[in-house]
Amino acid sequence: MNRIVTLDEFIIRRQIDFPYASGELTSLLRDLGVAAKIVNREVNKAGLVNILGVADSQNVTGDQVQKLDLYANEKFIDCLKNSGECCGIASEENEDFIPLPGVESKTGKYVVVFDPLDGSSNIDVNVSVGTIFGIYRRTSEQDDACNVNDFLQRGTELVAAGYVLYGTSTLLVYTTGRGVNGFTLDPSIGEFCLSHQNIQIPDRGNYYSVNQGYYLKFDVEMRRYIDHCSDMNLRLRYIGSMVSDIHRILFQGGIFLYPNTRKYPHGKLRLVYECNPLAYIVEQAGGKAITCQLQRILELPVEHLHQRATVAIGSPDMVEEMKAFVERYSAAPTFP
Ligand code: AHM
Ligand code: MG
Repeated sequence: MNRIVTLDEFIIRRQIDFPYASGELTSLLRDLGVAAKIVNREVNKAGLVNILGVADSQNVTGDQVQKLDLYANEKFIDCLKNSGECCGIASEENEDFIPLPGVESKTGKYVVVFDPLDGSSNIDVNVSVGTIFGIYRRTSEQDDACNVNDFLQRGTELVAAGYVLYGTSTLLVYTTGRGVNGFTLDPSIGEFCLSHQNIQIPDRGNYYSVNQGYYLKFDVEMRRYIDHCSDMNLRLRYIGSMVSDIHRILFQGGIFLYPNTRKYPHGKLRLVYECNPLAYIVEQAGGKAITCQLQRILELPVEHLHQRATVAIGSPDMVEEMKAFVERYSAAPTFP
């Protein structure tokens, strides 16, 4: 029988890879793993304890907030508060960032950004949802309280990012910039166990993932690319939970698109909480992540916490192909 490697054990082993590492990032990742287990427990029993359904509020970007989103948000905040490694957090569910007091006179070096429960429209119907997180080293002085600039760093500055997929099984996938590894929660022992080592995205795949219901609202170059995917007999898969859709593409190859529409002229997805962490993971696995206007996502300047971006993320050859379509069709001559 293969020896089981738990998430905690793996994180501690990896600490040795970082010269001068003092263990803070290690503890922070472990705290996120604990929060994921607590949220997982609640996601699994949500139907039984009446926390499904829509709470009486909207999040700061105007979407309906589900009760389980609030629960997940609270649990991640609580775990990070107690960690002492993190001096502030920014969550998709909160309008502003939250500075965290030091623990035992220790001030944290890191800030954490997260979307506590992504794909919330899936909650009521028992379809996969996920948590996305990113970790940055603070840029403010360690003795001061954190400030907004700690969170407005480009994705290239991420020191770690990950996601948790609450699906048929629960998986935690993360990177600290040296490859991507995945852990499956074994409910019998309550531990995330290493199940997918050094994940590599295929160069191309058979899937494309986009809300094709908005087809007529996309720009012409994006419509041409989607026509091409359909002509190539690619399979359309769209769960409506970015974590789940990206997870399929990471493992099986393909491309995930969320272009600009009339309703969302800058795209719908949030750069800080969703696009940057997932772009970092996909790039670390050998994939590409650009906007539908062809800038590399991780290099986008971040001007405000809830900034949105368009995305084309996935297998490297397919993202390149989409780029070629955009270049060709957006350069098409206009007739007088
Ligand atoms: P959420 O964070 O409020 O759940 O919204 C983000 C989700 C993504 O997970 C998903 O890709 C997208 O919104 C789906 O949007 P749409 O219903 O417009 O296709
Ligand atoms: Mg989200």
